[in-house]
Amino acid sequence: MTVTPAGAGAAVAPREFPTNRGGLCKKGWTSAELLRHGDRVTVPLRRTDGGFEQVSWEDALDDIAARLRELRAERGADSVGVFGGGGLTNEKAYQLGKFARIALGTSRIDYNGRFCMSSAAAAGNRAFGVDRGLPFPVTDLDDADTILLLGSNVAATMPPLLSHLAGARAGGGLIVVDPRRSETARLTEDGAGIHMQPAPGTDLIVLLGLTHIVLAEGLADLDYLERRTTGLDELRRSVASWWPERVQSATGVPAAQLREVARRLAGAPHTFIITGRGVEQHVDGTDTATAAINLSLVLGLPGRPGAGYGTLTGQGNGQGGREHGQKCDQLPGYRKISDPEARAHVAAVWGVDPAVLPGPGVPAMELLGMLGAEVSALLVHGSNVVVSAPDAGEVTRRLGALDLLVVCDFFVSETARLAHYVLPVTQWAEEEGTMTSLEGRVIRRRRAIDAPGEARSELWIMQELARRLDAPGVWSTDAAEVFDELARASAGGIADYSGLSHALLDTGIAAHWPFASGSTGTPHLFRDDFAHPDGRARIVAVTARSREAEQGGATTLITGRLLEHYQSGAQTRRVAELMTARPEATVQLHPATASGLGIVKDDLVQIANERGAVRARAEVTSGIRHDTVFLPFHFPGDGRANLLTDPSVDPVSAMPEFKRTRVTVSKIEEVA
Ligand SMILES: Nc1nc2c(c(=O)[nH]1)N[C@H]1C(S)=C(S)[C@@H](COP(=O)(O)OP(=O)(O)OC[C@H]3O[C@@H](n4cnc5c(=O)[nH]c(N)nc54)[C@H](O)[C@@H]3O)O[C@H]1N2
Ligand SMILES: Nc1nc2c(c(=O)[nH]1)N[C@H]1C(S)=C(S)[C@@H](COP(=O)(O)OP(=O)(O)OC[C@H]3O[C@@H](n4cnc5c(=O)[nH]c(N)nc54)[C@H](O)[C@@H]3O)O[C@H]1N2
Ligand SMILES: [Mo]
Repeated sequence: MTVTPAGAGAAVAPREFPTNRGGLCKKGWTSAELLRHGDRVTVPLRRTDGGFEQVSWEDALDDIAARLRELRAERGADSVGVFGGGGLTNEKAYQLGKFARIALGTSRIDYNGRFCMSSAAAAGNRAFGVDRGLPFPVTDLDDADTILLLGSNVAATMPPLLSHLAGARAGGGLIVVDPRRSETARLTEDGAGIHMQPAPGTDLIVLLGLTHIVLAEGLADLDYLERRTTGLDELRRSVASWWPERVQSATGVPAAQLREVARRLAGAPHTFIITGRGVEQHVDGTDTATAAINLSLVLGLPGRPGAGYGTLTGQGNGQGGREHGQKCDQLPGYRKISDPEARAHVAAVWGVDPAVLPGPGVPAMELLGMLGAEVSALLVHGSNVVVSAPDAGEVTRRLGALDLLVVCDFFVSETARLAHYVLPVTQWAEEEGTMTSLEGRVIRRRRAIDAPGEARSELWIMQELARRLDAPGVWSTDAAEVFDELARASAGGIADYSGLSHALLDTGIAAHWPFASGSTGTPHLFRDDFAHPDGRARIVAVTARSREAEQGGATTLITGRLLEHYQSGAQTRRVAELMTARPEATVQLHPATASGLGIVKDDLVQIANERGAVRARAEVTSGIRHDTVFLPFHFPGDGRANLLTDPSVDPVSAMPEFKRTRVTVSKIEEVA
């Protein structure tokens, strides 16, 4: 075994991107620590009765390939599943989609972006014909008069964005919609704006109500609607009955506040509407994002200079990770795998007959639901589903029923702990590649240091497995070559990268896709037209479904993030400074709710429903509604918020209902 000292001399230098203005949030400052962390997996591991043993790459890859061949022969190619991640570089995400389709021959690939961006993506595709988080550079926000921020806690989740909200705040125009007085909602205090605090999951009704007021008070941009959209009549009918007082009784937002917000949004030229996971991670998340888009269209915002609609991307490569084939129905360039032309184009780039490409697979929750049944083997690249998937107890049981679980990671995450093989991979500073920012800008990531021990790039792992599986096609380990192939495969698609290369990106240009060969990129989409064939945006009239029949406890659980932790915590729970600040799960509850249950600060509390029970320390705060409690989802074991969350999904996007779960709260008596 060879062990090279890792991380020597690596420090995290704040990079000069317009999106972060050289700033880095707390977790960023400490991530250099993770590069040389003692927990790094540095050799391939194979499961034994009691734990793991070290194996050679040769043995690990031979054995994995042999078992994959066996399973394929016995149960068909679709018995093997692949689960990707939005943290992968564009090159790795692209190669993973190709690997699934032509090395494994399986349709069953999906990824954690299904839990993240899928509702906003579905709504954007439906309305605009394209899904790019921000269709404008983030610096456009600097000159905003009014920003409506729905279900997004940027002060904790995207601190670099805060400086771009300063202008709107100075003019009193920051409007935050959140059932909690989040760090971001607090930025509206002292005359900087308005905090709207609806009951969880009622944002769709709030948006229907705002649209009703804009239309009823003659504040709509009728000229824009006439020239640039279709569907206004349907929309008028669908919002007609949502007068402010009715919205107030359904959501808890005062009618007068709804009127004031509608007037503010319509009253200034530079208005932006932006959504985050708080409104998207619901069973009606696509319709809620659609209602936000409809409001923006009625106001004439998308495509207007100094105005717009957008959604904030989550993971490091949340945008690029959803463009090049990790989605179950997708081929590179945001193409559809069911489209014969797209299949022919991509098959030619891959050097295969289009007939060998499988059809569409199934989205993440359906895939996880098949483990141990229709799917016998799973390869995981960049997700820790034991902590981050809804109904995590059931997901954990299913992972345990697999014949073969292979997890590529740089730590033994809670998911990796269940694996038959853990394969050590390189981290961000140890590899070449590209990522695509929330504004569709393709950015180079460079290798700064050597990987520790025997950690390898996933491009190498896919090459080695492809060879052992006698896969057709070329399997490069050189990220620049893989990018060139991705660029060719994306040519003519919606997310067209064909004019880009590592060499061009290395010149430092601001490359916003679509960036076809010979173009100079597209910082602003929608100035002249939308991406549908008729050039118009589609207003899709949506309605609020009744949730009366909902079962369960009296309290609503919402979940989300803390500044100090990242996602499933697989990385940040290994940083001492962050663990000192936030060592364990805490539950936020209102003082009235707490006193009714005999709970005071720091008491141990149980939050439970029919799926499971979570233990967390009480954090008593008047910043949350009486009927609502909040848990972060970063913690493992019985601190896992996802033991409680509902696996039901949105019918359009397949996004699970992370943000609204019925629970019962009680005090746990501790014996001294
Ligand atoms: N520190 C930190 N930063 C991160 C991450 C992290 O884990 N930690 N993760 C990254 C990723 S992948 C993502 S996707 C982004 C997510 O970034 P955000 O979208 O900001 O994240 P959340 O905290 O999940 O949710 C935002 C807010 O939604 C509110 N909310 C909950 N339910 C509802 C509801 O029904 N209606 C409304 N209006 N609001 C509701 C919550 O109270 C919360 O304040 O953050 C990214 N940045
Ligand atoms: N209750 C609740 N649950 C949620 C959410 C919520 O708001 N509430 N949010 C959801 C959202 S938006 C998201 S994005 C998901 C995120 O949750 P996960 O999908 O679990 O994401 P991470 O915790 O970032 O896990 C990434 C894992 O991959 C590893 N990793 C990082 N980079 C790479 C790489 O390049 N290659 C490989 N092979 N491994 C890598 C990390 O070490 C880590 O173990 O959680 C979702 N779950
Ligand atoms: Mo996310």
